[in-house]
Amino acid sequence: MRPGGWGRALLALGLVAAGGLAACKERPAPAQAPPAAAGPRVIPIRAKKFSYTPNRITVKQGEAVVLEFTSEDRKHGFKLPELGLRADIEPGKVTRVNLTAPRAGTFPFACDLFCGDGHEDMTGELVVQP
Ligand SMILES: [Cu+2]
Repeated sequence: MRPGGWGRALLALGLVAAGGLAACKERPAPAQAPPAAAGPRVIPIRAKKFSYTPNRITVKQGEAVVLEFTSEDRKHGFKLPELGLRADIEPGKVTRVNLTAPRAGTFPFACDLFCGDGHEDMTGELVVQP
C-alpha cells in the first residue's frame, strides 16, 4: 500500500462505522410480540416403530386440543375407537387430529396399519380428566 493509503483506508473504515451507527439509531424499536393467540392446545406426538412418544396423553374433559402427529420412519396409523378418531401418520407430514373429549376416562389407542414385527405393541392411552 502506498503512503497515504492508510489514511484513505482509515477514512473509509470511519465512514463505514459511522454508517453502521446511524443505521442502528434509525432502526425502529422492536415491535411488541403479539399476545399468544388463544386456541386449542397443541400436543405433538411422534410415531415410530413401534411406539408413540408420548404414549400417554392427558387432557381435560371438554378441552379443545390438537394432536399433532409426525412419523420418524414409515407410515403408521392412529386409531382411538372409543372416541371415533382415526388418522394416517405419514413421514414428512404433520397430521392434525382435533379432539375435544366428551367424557372422562382412559381410552386406549393403537397403530392400525401393520408396520412390522412389534406392530401390536404400538399402543398408548388417552387419559381424560373430569
Ligand atoms: Cu405402526
